[in-house]
Amino acid sequence: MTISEAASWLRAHDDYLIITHRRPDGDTLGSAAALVRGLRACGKTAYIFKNEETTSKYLGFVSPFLAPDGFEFRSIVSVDVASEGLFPKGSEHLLGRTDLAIDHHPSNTLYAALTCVDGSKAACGEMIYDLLIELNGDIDDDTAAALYTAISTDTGCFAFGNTTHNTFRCAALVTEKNIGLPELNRVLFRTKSRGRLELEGTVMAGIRYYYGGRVAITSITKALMDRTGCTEDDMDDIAAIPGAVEGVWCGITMRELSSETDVKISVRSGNLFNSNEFCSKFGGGGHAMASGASFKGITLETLLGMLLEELDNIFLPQGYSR
Ligand SMILES: [Mn+2]
Repeated sequence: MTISEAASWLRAHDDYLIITHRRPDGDTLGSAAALVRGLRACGKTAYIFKNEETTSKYLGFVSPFLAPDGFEFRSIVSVDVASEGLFPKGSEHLLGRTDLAIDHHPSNTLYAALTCVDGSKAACGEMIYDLLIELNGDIDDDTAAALYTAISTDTGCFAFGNTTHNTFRCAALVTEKNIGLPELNRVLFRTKSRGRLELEGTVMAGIRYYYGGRVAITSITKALMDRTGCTEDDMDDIAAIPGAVEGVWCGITMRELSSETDVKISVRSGNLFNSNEFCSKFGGGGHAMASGASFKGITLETLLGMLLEELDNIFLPQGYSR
């Protein structure tokens, strides 16, 4: 359904429970906070279903709106949630009951009775902005701050390849409001945990170059994760590091997961290397500029050997030696 149809549907119903996705990011939480605010602004009752994995960075946006025990909802709306497999912990009783899914993932599995999906949008927050303007004609400052958080975090502060003119249009309109932009940007983009900084340092120091500097490979061990106290929440965009070096066509981050033989790679590249084609050789995939693959039962050392053998096929014929 379209944004206008979603707005009409929201106007016609009430007592909303909003669902965010597992390992919630700025987009799902910012979108949920903005939607609750917008629904309340037009006289509706709305709360957010508690997501235990919410990190401190985003907690302030959603904590005023968490559903109290025994809240008798009548309508369930999910935001930025591509499938029911991504529903948060403790939501088992809500499966199969979503009335409306608002999402920007083309892979949305259509689990809701009604779906408003637009894969051309970089962030779900862009859709929520249009929806709230349709619903109320305007947004308040705090809603604008939540939407800025959604839009800016899902685009890596307007730097990822998904950023479009519409992203900037929405960003321009929400920053007309008083959202405390310098402080918000400082918290969202210019602040790191000590663990993350130590992890970055080790990842950078561990980069090895191959094929005349066209390939950069680094690794993250489980021991490093344990030592720095980093969790998945600290891993955002860490794989961008080796690929960000000048002259590198392909940056690979190898990582140990639950054990030393449960490993994965994340590959990042520019136009001159196809990450998706490379990862598909190992049963993985993704996008041309960002892909990954998983491996079981091998160590990082063995994995490195396998990767270099495959890279030989690409780079040796081009005159680069390992
Ligand atoms: Mn998103």
